[in-house]
Amino acid sequence: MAESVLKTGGAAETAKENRIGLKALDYGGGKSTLCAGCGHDAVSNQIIRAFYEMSVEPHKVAKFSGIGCSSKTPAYFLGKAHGFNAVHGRMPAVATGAILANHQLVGVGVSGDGDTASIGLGQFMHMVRRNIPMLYIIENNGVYGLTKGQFSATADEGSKLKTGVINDLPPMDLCALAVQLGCGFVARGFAGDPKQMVNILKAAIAHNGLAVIDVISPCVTFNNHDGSTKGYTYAKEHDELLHQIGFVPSYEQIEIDYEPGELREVTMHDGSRILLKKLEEDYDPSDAVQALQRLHRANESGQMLTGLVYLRPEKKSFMELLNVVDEPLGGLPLERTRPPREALDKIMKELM
Ligand SMILES: Cc1ncc(C[n+]2csc(CCOP(=O)(O)OP(=O)(O)O)c2C)c(N)n1
Ligand code: SF4
Ligand SMILES: [Mg+2]
Repeated sequence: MAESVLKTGGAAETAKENRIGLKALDYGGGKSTLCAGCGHDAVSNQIIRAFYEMSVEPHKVAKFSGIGCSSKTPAYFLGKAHGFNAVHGRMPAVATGAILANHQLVGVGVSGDGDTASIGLGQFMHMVRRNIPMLYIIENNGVYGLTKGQFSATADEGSKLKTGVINDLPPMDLCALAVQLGCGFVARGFAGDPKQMVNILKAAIAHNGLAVIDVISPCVTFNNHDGSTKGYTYAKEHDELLHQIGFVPSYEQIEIDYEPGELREVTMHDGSRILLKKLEEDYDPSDAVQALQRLHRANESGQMLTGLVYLRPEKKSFMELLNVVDEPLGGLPLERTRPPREALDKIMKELM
């Protein structure tokens, strides 16, 4: 069994304080009970690092999950945050209610491919449509890990279970689905690439809207065999990087070592900057049609496209659409939430 997920770069880094005087350890959680080597533990570690580096106060974070090995992981990071472990596939409804009650919290949902693409697909799609401002991380291993490895809706066509059963159904691409539904931040990462993942997570924290992050997170117990596109070896060999991602928070003015001319810079609503270094072609993350084409082509050729697939930082979040006040709705006194008697009387008169 794996122990605590928090990995730091030695004594000096463990002692280093962030902008609000907290250490990486302050962002840790309970001991992991997942299998040693599970991709999900690597993702928890990346979440810890991203929140520490972004200097988010842990008690201002609300963690949500459904059911699955992936959905257990909020217990292993940000132990001082709020948390709600919901029913299988129903996390979006719970998270929507909680963020509506207090939109000053930074919401982080962690789900699995079964939790999102199988039983929870309807809930996931409506959360994307509504653009609830939070991170939605899918730890995608192509199987129901917790219930011993049955195929999920993202399992590869033709893949084989340990029992010999073959999957005849085509996989669902959750990034393509999110782009299609108009999500303003869609990314794909790989649990074995912490550098890219931490930058994606930091950009997602700065984004004002739903950020969908599909992370290929291998299940070492049920789906890490040769041929599985969700295993460590395959993902390492077929990772097609769209671009290298750099992220500069609004409070930092440092310039990082990107060559001018090869760079695309996107400014987020809070003044943070995402720096995309092009690799092989002129990829524009604001072009939904190109994003869908690239995802489709990558799927056809067995490649795993990683990076920031689609970004529309200006898209209005659900809170902006509802025009809610700045204070958390859950903390407003009764006189500000209940219409006065005269207003009700007026409505009643109009109906008579
Ligand atoms: C309503 C309901 N149906 C089925 C189950 C059984 N069940 C628990 S976890 C799970 C699948 C989890 O798969 P996934 O979301 O991919 O998470 P992983 O374990 O792979 O991380 C299922 C089918 C359940 N707990 N509740
Ligand atoms: S069964 Fe798979 S997904 Fe679950 S903890 Fe083990 S390796 Fe991770
Ligand atoms: Mg799974």
